[in-house]
Amino acid sequence: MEPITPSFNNIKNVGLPDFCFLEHLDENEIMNNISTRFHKDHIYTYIGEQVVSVNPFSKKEHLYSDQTLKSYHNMYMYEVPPHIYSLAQDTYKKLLLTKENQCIIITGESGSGKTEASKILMEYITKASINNKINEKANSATLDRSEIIMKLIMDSNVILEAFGNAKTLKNDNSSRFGKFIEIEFDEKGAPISGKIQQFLLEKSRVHTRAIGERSFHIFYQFLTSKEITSKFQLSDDPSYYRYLKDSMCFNVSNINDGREFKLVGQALQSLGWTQEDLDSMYRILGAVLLIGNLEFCNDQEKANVDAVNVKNPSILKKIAALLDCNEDQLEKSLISRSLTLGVSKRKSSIRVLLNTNQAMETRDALAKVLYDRLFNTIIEKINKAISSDIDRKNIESMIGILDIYGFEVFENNSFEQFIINYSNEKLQQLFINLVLRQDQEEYIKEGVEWKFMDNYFDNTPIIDLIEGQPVGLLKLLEEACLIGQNTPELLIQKMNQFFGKHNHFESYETTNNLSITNQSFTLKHYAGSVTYNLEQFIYKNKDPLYQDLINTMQSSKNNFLLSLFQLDFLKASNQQTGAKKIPTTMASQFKVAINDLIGKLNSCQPHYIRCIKPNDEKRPGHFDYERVKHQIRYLNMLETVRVKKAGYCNRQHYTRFLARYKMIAPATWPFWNGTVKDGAMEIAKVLIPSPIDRQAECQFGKKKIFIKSAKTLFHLEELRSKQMPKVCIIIQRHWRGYQ
Ligand code: AD9
Ligand code: MG
Repeated sequence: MEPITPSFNNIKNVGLPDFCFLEHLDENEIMNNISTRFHKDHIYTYIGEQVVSVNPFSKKEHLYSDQTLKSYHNMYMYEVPPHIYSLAQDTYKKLLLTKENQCIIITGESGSGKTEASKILMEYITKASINNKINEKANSATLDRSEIIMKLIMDSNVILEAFGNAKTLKNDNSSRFGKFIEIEFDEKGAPISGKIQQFLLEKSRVHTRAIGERSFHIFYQFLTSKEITSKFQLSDDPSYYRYLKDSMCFNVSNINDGREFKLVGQALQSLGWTQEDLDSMYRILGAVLLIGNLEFCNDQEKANVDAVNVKNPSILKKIAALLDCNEDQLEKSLISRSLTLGVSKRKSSIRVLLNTNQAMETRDALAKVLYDRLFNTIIEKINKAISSDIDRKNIESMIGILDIYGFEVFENNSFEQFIINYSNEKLQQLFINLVLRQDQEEYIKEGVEWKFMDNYFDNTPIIDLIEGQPVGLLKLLEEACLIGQNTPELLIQKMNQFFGKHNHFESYETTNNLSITNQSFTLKHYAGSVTYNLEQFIYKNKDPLYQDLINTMQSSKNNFLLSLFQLDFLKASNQQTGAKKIPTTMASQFKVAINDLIGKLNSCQPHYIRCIKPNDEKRPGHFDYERVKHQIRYLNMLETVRVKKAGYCNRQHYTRFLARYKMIAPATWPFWNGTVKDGAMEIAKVLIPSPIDRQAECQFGKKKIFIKSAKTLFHLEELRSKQMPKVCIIIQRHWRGYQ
């Protein structure tokens, strides 16, 4: 295993395990270190208590073996080589020690390894907490419950990835939703409950996506089962379905859809899904695919020449059978729309016939809503299985793990990328607040001498541009949806009027850039510029769902399907009773959700994993210097290390410091009766005899000792290792005395 304090000869070969150990700090040194480590198979590096992870794009089984995992148990981060395990251990330890809520925020662009990191974290937390429970000699009932809860949470990952992940051009297993998983613990540190919150699934993927991408994995997975396809009389050929065929990608080389599907089935069953539930789910998946095959043709007999009928009634019949609803009513809700005229008691309803485009839009809206509701119901059911009403009063604290969709830029960027990149801006801002500011504030709190540093890139202006009040991009978009300035050109005009001169905004009128048309705008995000095509923005933000479709779904005889539309019954009755309105457009709903999340994260002790993507081709072992440099820059990595390094490369609670290093000083070995702070000062005297040098290297805060440079930490470790043989002899003698 890599030692945390390598000898200086070794450093040149393997790189430093902590960027704060770099003697001369600049971007080149950071790049050299990260590149050296990557080529020596060290994918993790610390920045103090953060972990930087570079995606190896190949399986590194030795890194996650049981033996490796065990070697991190009860260790402190600086005692062990950089790993996600050490961060997980640190988080769990802090939870036990402080009883405060902890959160682990995983950031990085699409394909950098966030979702993999979240799974590695969960695996460690499961094993550590169960192990801790065994050591605590818990009664077997709690132990069983803890094991069951953690197994269910791990199982739920398989399900969520099947339904919420897809192959994109950036990542073969890209998360198309954000998730915040909370694991709740009792006072002894046993996991007793859990909760999953999801953020805005990219549901338009059901019907549209770029060439070379796939829809959600589950569609390809369930078509591999001959048993299911024949039971519901579905074609098992993905290319039969227009929704899957259009993007011309069916298989992913490193994904075995059949095998994954078996795991999904097992996971759903372990969550308590009955065969009836599973069948209802397959019916919905099959119906969604067939909905995509519906076509419309002009109806010559109707007075309105634009009016359409369903061209392939046999498909319609199959869909109605799968959804257990009336075929005529289904057709009617796809090709016409009822409009309510007048107010209160004078209301009357008329039926408007749709043209081909409107009917296709309505068809896709039905497919989207079915899939989106199914996804949400799955999460609800997972939550029911992993949450505990009985144990709620015993919940002491929680660990939250955040894994959202990473920053992404495609050739064509639409509303989905805008939302994804906006959420990444919010997390970047949180990082700046919590890490670059909070660290410095800790020095001040501990009474350590400190000169505040603030020369890092702060993305607050971009956030203000997006969500500013009274006017921001979100507000303008909302107005365009509600008030009716509903063309992209009008919206762009408004954006220009307010933000034409903004440093982070560019449009056709403000630049000669040919890639920006009069239907698009560019935002200069913290991670790079992205040009958004506004064409579908207003439609996607409105996300219209027509009442006729809801009525048809609510007339189904399938209870599972009915349950997906239960909320609409509730909304209708809330509207009648005048209950509080929730925001109507997608972006404003998302803004509320992401700000709630940020509030929650702010109230936890944060831990950070910063993921880096070493190349765009997903090539194992390939390190694209420029691509990594770009990420190092926008992640504010140099500034982060600077703050940590100008600060103190290491800080330790006095109690722990004394326990680990007391053999170094005769005054503290083997027993010390004074205060822990005085004990730490005695050790420091042996470490650095000169008072002036000592003062420069060690600061004594209220509860912690702060060590300035890595050299001092290495020296401390060396002194400890020298004393260890003597310590062992003393301990052996001590034990022999008892024999
Ligand atoms: V996105 O924002 O959801 O599009 P992520 O989540 O950042 O993205 P993900 O974890 O899905 O990326 O990683 C992408 C792929 O990289 C995985 O499917 C693995 O094939 C590969 N990967 C990531 N981390 C590791 C690792 N620690 N070891 C081996 C890895 N392979
Ligand atoms: Mg992911």
